[in-house]
Amino acid sequence: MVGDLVEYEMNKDGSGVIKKILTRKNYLSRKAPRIKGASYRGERLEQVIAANIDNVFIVASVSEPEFNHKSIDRFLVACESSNLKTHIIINKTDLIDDDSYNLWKELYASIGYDVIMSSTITGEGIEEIQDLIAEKKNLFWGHSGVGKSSILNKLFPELNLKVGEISSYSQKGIHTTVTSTMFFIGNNTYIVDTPGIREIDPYGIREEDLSHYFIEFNQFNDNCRFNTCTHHHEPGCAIIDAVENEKISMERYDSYLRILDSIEEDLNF
Ligand SMILES: Nc1nc2c(ncn2[C@@H]2O[C@H](COP(=O)(O)OP(=O)(O)OP(=O)(O)O)[C@@H](O)[C@H]2O)c(=O)[nH]1
Ligand SMILES: [Mg+2]
Ligand SMILES: [Zn+2]
Repeated sequence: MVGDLVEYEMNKDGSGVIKKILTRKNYLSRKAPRIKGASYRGERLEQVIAANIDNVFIVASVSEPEFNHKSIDRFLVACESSNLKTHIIINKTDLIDDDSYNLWKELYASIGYDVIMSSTITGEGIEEIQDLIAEKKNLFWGHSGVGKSSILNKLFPELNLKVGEISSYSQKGIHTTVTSTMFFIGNNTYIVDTPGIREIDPYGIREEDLSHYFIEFNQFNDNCRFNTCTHHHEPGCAIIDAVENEKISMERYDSYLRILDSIEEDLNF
């Protein structure tokens, strides 16, 4: 996987053979996508995205493709369940002319995430990203067309990464970047550009653990009446209480319920 440290031997012809993959300090994964038209139901395997990462940047856009906080929450759950340091980039701010997106920035910032509003057209946020990536291994992750490769080109023009056509980015299923690649950009700093993904289902999450990956829920979890509480309908639920008292945002709770639902649907994880 991208980010793996390996031991290898060189052949005489200059090619190499991997002998050993060293223990990963962490890795990011999701459920492998459903195969279109497949007739079987059931197990979806784990798909590893990258290993040994210090920072994940979840990239979304205000528009084209449309902003969707629920998918940010799904990406966050995947990152939190791997215990990764995660930041949020909301790109393409040049496409809107009001500050309505500050509400989202404030929401995620109040939870404790760095949120960077950015634009590769105006250059907003680019320096902020530059400061956060220094001396780290950084992975850029998100749906297709949100501008991951464009942001990396803006930071490091010499990378010259392929960027989607203007006419194609609002269509679903266009994937300009097709493989994950790590680049060394000096000063102990690495970046990984990844292909945009259509669906993000976190892997290996048990119902009873899900709320831990909504990090602002953790201060309330322990006060639920039942220690098996899934915070769905149970009486004496401290999370539902916190939502009613506006200590947890309705939007985040809604995301939580939807992911909980999708865990229940699966036969295996
Ligand atoms: N208006 C505007 N367009 C942008 C911005 N950033 C990127 N774009 C455009 O969005 C389209 C998609 O950009 P990419 O960088 O290819 O997106 P990506 O996230 O790498 O997409 P995949 O490789 O398919 O995952 C391109 O046409 C870019 O020019 C921005 O800040 N503002
Ligand atoms: Mg790309
Ligand atoms: Zn509860």
